[in-house]
Order: sequence, then C-alpha cells, then structure tokens
Amino acid sequence: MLKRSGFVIVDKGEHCVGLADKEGKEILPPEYDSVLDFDEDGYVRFLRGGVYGTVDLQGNIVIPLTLGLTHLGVFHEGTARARKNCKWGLVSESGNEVCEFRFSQINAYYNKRYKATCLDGTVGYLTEDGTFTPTGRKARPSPRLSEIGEYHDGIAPAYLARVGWVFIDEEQNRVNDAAYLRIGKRLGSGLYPVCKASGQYGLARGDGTPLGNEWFNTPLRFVGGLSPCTRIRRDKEGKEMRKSNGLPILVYGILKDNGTFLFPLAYRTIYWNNRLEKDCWYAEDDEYCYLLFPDGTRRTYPWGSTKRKGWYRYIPPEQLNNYLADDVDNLRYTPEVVCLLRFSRFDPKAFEDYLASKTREGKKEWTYSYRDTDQPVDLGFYQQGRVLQAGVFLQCSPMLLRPMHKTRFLLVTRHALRASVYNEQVPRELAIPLSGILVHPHTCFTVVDVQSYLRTVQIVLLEMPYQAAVIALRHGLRLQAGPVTTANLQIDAKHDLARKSAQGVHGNSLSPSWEQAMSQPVGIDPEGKPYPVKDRLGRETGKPQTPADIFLDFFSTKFKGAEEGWEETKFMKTDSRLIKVVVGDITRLNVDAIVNAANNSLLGGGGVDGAIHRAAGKGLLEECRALGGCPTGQSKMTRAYNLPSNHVIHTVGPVWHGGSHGEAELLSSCYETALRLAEENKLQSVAFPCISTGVYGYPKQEAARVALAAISRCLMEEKYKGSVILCCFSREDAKVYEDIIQEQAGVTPV
Ligand code: AR6
Repeated sequence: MLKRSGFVIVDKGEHCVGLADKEGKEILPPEYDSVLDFDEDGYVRFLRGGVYGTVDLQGNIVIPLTLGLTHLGVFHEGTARARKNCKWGLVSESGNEVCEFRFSQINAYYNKRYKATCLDGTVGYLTEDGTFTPTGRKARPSPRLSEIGEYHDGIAPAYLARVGWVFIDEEQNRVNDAAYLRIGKRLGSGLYPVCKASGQYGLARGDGTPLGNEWFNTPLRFVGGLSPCTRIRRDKEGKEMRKSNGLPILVYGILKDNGTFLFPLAYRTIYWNNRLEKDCWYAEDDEYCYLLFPDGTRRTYPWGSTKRKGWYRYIPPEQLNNYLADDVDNLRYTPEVVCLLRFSRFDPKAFEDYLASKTREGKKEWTYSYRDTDQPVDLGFYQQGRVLQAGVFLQCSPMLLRPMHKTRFLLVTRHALRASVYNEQVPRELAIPLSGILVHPHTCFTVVDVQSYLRTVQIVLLEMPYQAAVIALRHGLRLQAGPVTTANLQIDAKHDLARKSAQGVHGNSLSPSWEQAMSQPVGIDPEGKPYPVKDRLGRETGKPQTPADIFLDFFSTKFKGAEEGWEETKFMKTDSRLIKVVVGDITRLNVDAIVNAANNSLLGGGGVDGAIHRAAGKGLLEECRALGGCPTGQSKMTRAYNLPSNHVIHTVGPVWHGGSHGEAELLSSCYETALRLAEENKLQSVAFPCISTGVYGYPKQEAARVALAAISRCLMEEKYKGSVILCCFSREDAKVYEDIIQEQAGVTPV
C-alpha cells in the first residue's frame, strides 16, 4: 500500500508487480519487477529489468522505461540524480537532462547538494540546477578490469571487480550498466548466453543489454544453434507452481541462438529422442508425446507409441511413421475444469500450522486426522470433528507393548494430545515432556488405553510418525499418554521381554525383514515408563533408559542419517489424488472409461444414455444386448466403439422415491461398482455423469454428496488408484459439487 499516494501496489509475484488506484483501476499492469514508494515530489517509481520509470499522482507515466535510466533517485527541488549507460547526471521530473551525463558517480542528496565525481576523476558539488563546483580534489582511479574476453565489433565481455561480468569498449569503459554472474561464449548469432546474479539464464546482445524479458531456470546449452530451455510454471496469479515434493514444475521449450523460440515453452519434458544419434527431441505434454525436429516441424504421437530406454521414454523407429495428423490439436476437446478435489494424505505444513494455532487457543477439540496404514480403515469412523477415541486396537501379547503389524497412524485428538503452552523459562531440551511415549525406530506410540478381555490385554496405541512428534513438541504440545492401568501388565511385560530377548526372537512379526526393521523391543519399567531392552547394536543394555534418552539417542543417530526422507518438509509422501469436476459433454472425453447412467435393460434410452449410444454407434448396442441387463446399483463394462474413450461402464442408478427406499446405498454402489471395474481393468481415468439426477429424479445436492463420499472412500482406501472426473452437463451441476467440496473437511479444493 502506498499510503500517501493513495495507490495500491499489486504484487502477483516475480516480474508481476503493478499499481492500481483505490477503486482497483489499473494504473500499471502487473508486469514490473517492483514499484517503489511515493516520493517527496509526488512520483511513484517503477522498475523493470533494472530500468526505472515514473508515474505521477494522476496515474500518468511521466518517465517511460524507454529513457533507459538504470538509476533514478528521489526528486529534490524538481531534479533527481540518475544513471544512464554507466554515466551519472541529473534529470528533471519529466526526464529531461538538467546537466550532461558526464559523472562517474553522484552520491545521495545531502545538505542541499550532491557530491559528484566527473568521468575524469574531478570531485565537486552539484546543485539541483546542474551547476558543478569542483573542490580541486581528484578521485582515486576506479577498480580495474581483471579479465577481458575476445572483442567483437569493438565490444568485449570483461570481469570488473566487485561488479561481475560486464561489457566494455576498446577504451575499457563499460558500455552500459548490465552486470552478470557469467557471460558465456559468443554464439553464432552474435548473442551471448548470460547468467544473472539471481541464477537465471538468458541471452544478451553484443552490447550487453538483455534480450527481451525471457529468463530461464536452467543453463542454455546450444547445439547446432538450438538449446532446450526451461522455466518454472506459474499459475494465473503469477505464483510459482510446485509439485507435492516441493520441487518446481518446469515447462520446456527449444530456443534458437538468436533468441526466438523454435518450440515455445509448452512441454512437460524435453530430451533427445535418440540420445546417441541426437536426431530430434522427444517431448511430452499432458496430452500427447511429440518429436520436435530442428527444422521446426513437429510430429504428434499417442502415448502408446513410446518405449522406455532406461529412464527415458522415446519413440522407437518402428513407430516413427505412426504419428497423428497435424490437426490433432483441433481434435482435442478440453472441457472446462471447474474445481479439483485433492486428497492429500498428510500435509506437514498444515499440521504444523494447525498445532501452532492450537497452542494459542488451547481450548477447542482436536480434529486433525491422518492415517497411513496397511489396513483398510473405515473412514466414517475418522471423519474430522467426530473423533475423540483414536488409535488402532491392536491385539498384543499381554506382555509386549508392541503392535502386531506395521501401521503409521496419527489422530490428534484431545484424548491423546493435550496442549500446554511451552514454558519459555525451561531449556527446551529439558522441557520435552516424553513420559508415556513408546519410542520405536519408526514411530512414537502413546498408550491411550489398556483393556483386558478374555485374559488378552488389548492396548490402544496411538502411533505417530517421529517427525509429527517432533513438530508437536516444538510447538510446546505435551504428548500425553493415558494411564497404564493394569499393574500386571508391567510385570508380565518384564518377564516376556526377558524371555524373548533370551530367545533372540520376539514379537508377532509378519516377516523376517519386518522383524529386523522392528528390532527394538520396548520394555516398561515399574513406574510404567518404557525402556529399550536392547541398544542400537542389539546388545542388552541391562539398565532401563529414560524415554527422553531413547528418543534423543535415536533421533540424533539413526533417524537423522538413515531416514533422511523423513525431514520435516517432506517426511510423509504427500500422495495426492484428484477428483476433477468439469463442465462438458461426457461423450467427448478422452479418458479410459466414461460411465453411462443406464437403465436395467442396458439397451439405451434418453439423457446421457442416449447421447453415449448415439456417439458410440451400433456396435455398443450389440455388445450391450449380449450383457442381459444389469441390476440397479451394479455396473457392467463394454468397449467404447466410436467414442474417444476406451471403455464405457454402464451403471444403473436408482429412481428417486423420496429417499427412504435405499436410494443412497444404491447410488453409492453405482460409483463403487464402476470404480471397482475400473480398478480391475487397471483403468487410469474414469468420468462419471451425475447419475440418477436426470430422468430418475434424484435431488442433485443429495446425489452429489453420495457421489463424492463414495468416490472419496474408494480413493482413500485405494480401491481405485486412477483419477476421477465428474463430468457435469451444466455449470449449475458443477457448482453443486464445488460447494460441497469447499465445505468438506480434510480435502482442499484447488
Ligand atoms: N454429458 C454429460 N452429462 C450429461 C449428458 C452428456 N452428454 N447428457 C445428459 N447429461 P439422465 P438418469 C447429464 O437422465 O437420471 C435414460 O433414459 C444430465 O444433465 O441421463 O440416471 C436411461 O436409459 C443429468 O445431470 O440419467 C435411464 O432410463 C445426468 O447426465 C434414465 O435415463 C443424468 O441424467 C437414467 O436416468
């Protein structure tokens, strides 16, 4: 916010800063590097590529970038110091020269004058009207050039101490203000590949000025005058887009050495198709694979035509002639994506923020849930906001506090974690409240409950990733275990551990490697505190360690080195899957399978059913005939004939009879059975229409809730591993989904 000017800086990220007035009207489009604050005389300065311009308080551009001022100071009495082509001078508010640009330096305005040094080294004072009064002193010579490259047309790159690589003329004067971290060998086109101090790569003209505004994220490597180039993909707001692992998403293109694109930045991958022969590039985008030839032509291939050579895909010689027609772009049908529903299994950042917010509030119920378990879990049980009893009931040997199978499980509930604001007076290391945590090479457990049933003790363990525990502790959360109530448990545990340690085998391991991995048994001492019976080298320790010792010991050795992948930023794979809501015609979707809202006969009808049969052609009806119908709530699959998709899954939705006739179960079953078929056939993408919401009269809101719940469950439980598209015929239908997604817990629409 520019307070005095009343303008607002619009900052949409790197190279995307602009200016708007209070009503939001654009003064400068968001395409500048920065906008500097209001100055005394009423001008706002803006910068792009190191060049300054100004806007007056009426919003008019007064000094344009074309004037090439690489420095512009604040105006005093109508003039400001400025630099152009490495020389300093004074300019008026309109940008006119008040005195000639003949100074090597003009210092900041002080005591109503500027201290200035002429190009010949004469030092003196300069007033706002441009009058220069020498003091009679001479400045020391400027720093020397250390390396001078080859001259071309009177200009050479050179290294200038404390500045970097610059371009100089034959008198060794800098020809302009541009400075680089590196300047590469001159290209055939006369341009130079350069690297800016910011680590961005681009091209500079022979006179050192950058060529356009194109900067890339990886070095340019020209072979035969062409180089692959990469840039970080940005979203609509200009923000850098990143993958779930935090790495930037790159787009690739091919740049000519004269600075023009042969293939613009439009691809997700580019490399040589045949690395040995280097005949053309292999490229991919989200839809197709391509061969890009140095003569500027491109061939498009469907994904199926690629092979793998080690890590790389390529188009093998036998497929070279099987490319798609040039107008393949026109054949593409891209429905409008309304919203995406992303299932992130664990987002450490969100978790941390959440915990942080809880330490301040400290009152509300814990509602965060996370699971990563080998076992299918009924999601309903873990719905956000409802979980108060958490954990897995693990049937253990009554004597061993260890789970029987590997689960990673974290449910932050009030019962298990209680907030206590961190006591700043106590050194952090001492204050870590570890009591009640079972420390294991892979996880922390807190005992939340112990129950006895038919002489078998069931221990409810809350298992959490180490790093989650670390984060929680850092935020001052007390990891609090429930009471270990059975006194016998302690005695039994001791006996059992002693016996099992003597045998060298312990636990209810599922496999030898698992046993190996889980090889640190945990004991429990008479106070109910856990301790290891073996140290890291597998020796019996004899004396119980405190849980804090176990934790710190483990953390400082094994955890840090061996499990680097568990760093805070990426300690759990954020395996996110998408549900995409699109507006479009389902018969035009190029997916593995589209779902048909059919009737029991499977012989066609109106609505989407009719549309699918019309578009698929007679073959579909013939195949359907052979299926002999389909019960409501079930699904059957056929081929797709003339449709762009590969398969059609026919499902029969329920007719709405008011909602109390099992409609929800049947509709849910439509989605589940369709996805089960998809998974059985290893289909990667399935598109659903809004089943039953047309002729069958199912209310749209209710149907959408059932659909989302059923699909989410299938995705979460990995019953279906591909992606799901909800294809809505109208924008209103899509809005219904969008609204539900927005209010739903545990998922983030993007
Ligand atoms: N693409 C996507 N969605 C569509 C399309 C299309 N081309 N055409 C319609 N929809 P309905 P139902 C939407 O009536 O309620 C048939 O006669 C439409 O806007 O096709 O399950 C069958 O043979 C609506 O939201 O299916 C059955 O007898 C949704 O698809 C009966 O209708 C479903 O509408 C099945 O009725």
